[in-house]
Amino acid sequence: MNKAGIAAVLTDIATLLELKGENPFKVRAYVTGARVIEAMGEEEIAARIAAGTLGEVKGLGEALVQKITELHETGKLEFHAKLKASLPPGLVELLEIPGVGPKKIRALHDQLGVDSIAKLATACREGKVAELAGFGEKTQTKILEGIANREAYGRRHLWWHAWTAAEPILAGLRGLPQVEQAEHAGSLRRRMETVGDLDFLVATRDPQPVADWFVRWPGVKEITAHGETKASVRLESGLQADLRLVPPEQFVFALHHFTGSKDHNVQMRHRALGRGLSMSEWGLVPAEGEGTAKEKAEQAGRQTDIRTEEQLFEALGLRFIPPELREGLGEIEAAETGPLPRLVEEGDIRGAFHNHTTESDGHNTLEEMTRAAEALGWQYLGIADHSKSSVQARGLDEARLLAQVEKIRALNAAGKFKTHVFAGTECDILPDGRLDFADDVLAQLDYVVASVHSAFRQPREEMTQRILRAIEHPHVTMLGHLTGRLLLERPGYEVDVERVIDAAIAHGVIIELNASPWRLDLDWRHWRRAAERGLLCAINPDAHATDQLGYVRTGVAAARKGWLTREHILTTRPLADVQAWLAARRRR
Ligand code: DGT
Ligand code: CA
Ligand code: CA
Ligand code: ZN
Repeated sequence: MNKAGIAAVLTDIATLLELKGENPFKVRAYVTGARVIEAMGEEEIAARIAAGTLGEVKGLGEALVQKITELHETGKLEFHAKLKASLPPGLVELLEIPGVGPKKIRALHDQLGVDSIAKLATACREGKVAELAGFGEKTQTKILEGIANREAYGRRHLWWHAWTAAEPILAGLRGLPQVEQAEHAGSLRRRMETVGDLDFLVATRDPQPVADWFVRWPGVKEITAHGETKASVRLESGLQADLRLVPPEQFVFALHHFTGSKDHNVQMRHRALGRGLSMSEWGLVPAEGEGTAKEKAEQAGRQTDIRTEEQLFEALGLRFIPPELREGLGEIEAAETGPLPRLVEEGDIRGAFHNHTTESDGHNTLEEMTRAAEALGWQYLGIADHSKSSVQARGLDEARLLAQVEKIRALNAAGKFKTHVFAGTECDILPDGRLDFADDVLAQLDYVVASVHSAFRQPREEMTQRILRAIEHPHVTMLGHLTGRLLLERPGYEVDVERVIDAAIAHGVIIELNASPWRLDLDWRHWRRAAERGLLCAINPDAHATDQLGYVRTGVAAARKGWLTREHILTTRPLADVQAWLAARRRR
C-alpha cells in the first residue's frame, strides 16, 4: 500500500477510536502517525521498513511501526478490520453528516441510543437532540438539514476526487500488454462537477487478464461483478467503478455510448435513424433488415472503417463534439453547421486572482504561493486574503491589508520571482451590500474580489439587491463564488443569478468561476449564455495552499462545459494585457 493509503487508514483508526471513546492520547498518536507518513517520501518509507528503522522517525511508536509495516507489506490491517467490526455500522455512517463528529456521536449514542441516521433524524424531529448538553436548537436544525442534503445528493462524489482515483487506474490499464486502447467514459469524461460512478473502457482481444488485474487493484474493497465483458468494483473511498471490455473494432462505438450523456445519446440515435442507421454501443449499422443491432454490428465487425470519434461524428454529418459538451443542450445542432468553438485549455491559463496566504486562512506564505505559481509557469498571481468581517478566517483589517500590499510591492520590485503578484482582497459584501473596506483603502489595491460570507439566509430579493449593490461599487473587479454553494454539502443561497449576470455585464464586472472542486461557482450551466451576452470570466482556484493552485484544472473543465473559449476568460490573457485591463477599469 502506498503512503496515501496508509495515512488514510491511520486517520480512520483515529476516528474509530474516538468513536469508541478511547483515551485522547491514543487517538492523537494515530493522527500524528498519519501526518508523519504523509510528510515522508515513498522511498524513505520502503527503505526504513526494509532496514527496520521506521521506529527512529519522530512520532512513530512501536505500535504504529508494526501497523504501518503490515499495511505497507500486505495492503491490509487486521487491527483496523476488527476495530471497524466492533462498532455498529450505523454509528460509523453518522460521520457522514456534516457537523457531527465522533464526540457528538458518542453523546447521541450513550444518551439517546442513536446508532443510525434514521434514529438520529427521529430524535431530532422529536426535539431530543436540542436538549442534550452541547447541542441546542441550532445544532439540531443543522443536523436535520445535513441528513436531508445527504438523501438529496445520494452517494455522488466530487469530480476532483473521482479523477484522482481514476487516473492511476487508467494508467495501469494502458500499461497492460493485452490492452490496445483504454479510456474513461461517463460523467468523469464529460467533466461533470459530481460523478456517480467511474466508467472505464478497454479495447482488447484477451479480456480475462485485464478484468483480473482490475479487480485486484489495491484500492478495491469489494468486487460486485467479474466477467469477460464487464467487471465492477467498489473502491475503499466508496466509489464504484465499472470496467467494460470490448473487441478493438467496437471500441469507438462503446466509448461514445458509455461517455453519454443519456440525452446526447438519445439525440444521436434519433439522428442516425433519420439517416437509415441504427446507432448503439456495438456499432453503426443499417436500420433495415433482419437481426438485432448487435448481431448486425458483429457481422459488419472488422469491416467498419470508423475507428475514431471524429469519424463516428462525421458519419452522421457532424463535426467532433468534445465530451464536455455532450449534455444534449444544443451541441448536435451546433456541430451540424460548422466547427464548435475552440474551448479553453489548461495550457491557456496564465494566472489567477483569488488565492489566500497564511495572512488569513491559507496554509502557505506569500513567497511560497508565488514560488508555486512560478513553478506552474504563471505570469501573475493574485492574492486576495479575507477582509476583517470574516473573523473566523482571520480576515485582515486595514493596517494588515496595507502592510501586505507593501510586502507585495516589495516582492515584485525585488524581482525574485518571474511571477508578478497582484495585491487584492477578498472583500466581504456585508449584509446590506456595503463593502468591508472604505474606498480609500480599496483604491490602494490592484483589484477587489467581492464575496458573500455571512447572512446566507436572506430572502432572494434582499440577497440579490445586496450583490447588485456590490457590483455597482466602482472598486469591485469581480464577484467571488456567486451562489456560495458547496457541492454535495449545501445548495447556494437564494439569488437571482440572471439579474446579477446582467448587472455585471452592464458594469464591466467579472464573475469568477471559482475552481475549488467543492464550489465550481458560477455553475457551468450559466456560462454559455452569459458569455454570449458579454460576461467576462476569471478562473480562480481559491487556493488556500500551494498545491490547490492545481484546482484550475477543475475550473477549466467547468469552463469547457460552459462553452467558454479563452477570449471569454481574463486569466488566459498575458500579464501586460491584464495590467492594461485593470488600469482601464480603475480609470472608469
Ligand atoms: P453518473 O455515473 O451518474 O455520474 O453518470 P454517467 O453519465 O456516468 O452514467 P452511467 O455511469 O450510468 O452510464 C455511463 C453512460 O452510459 C451514460 O452517460 C450513457 C450510457 N448509458 C448507460 N445506461 C444507459 C441507458 O439506459 N440509456 C442510455 N441511452 N444510455 C445509457
Ligand atoms: Ca458513471
Ligand atoms: Ca457506470
Ligand atoms: Zn470566499
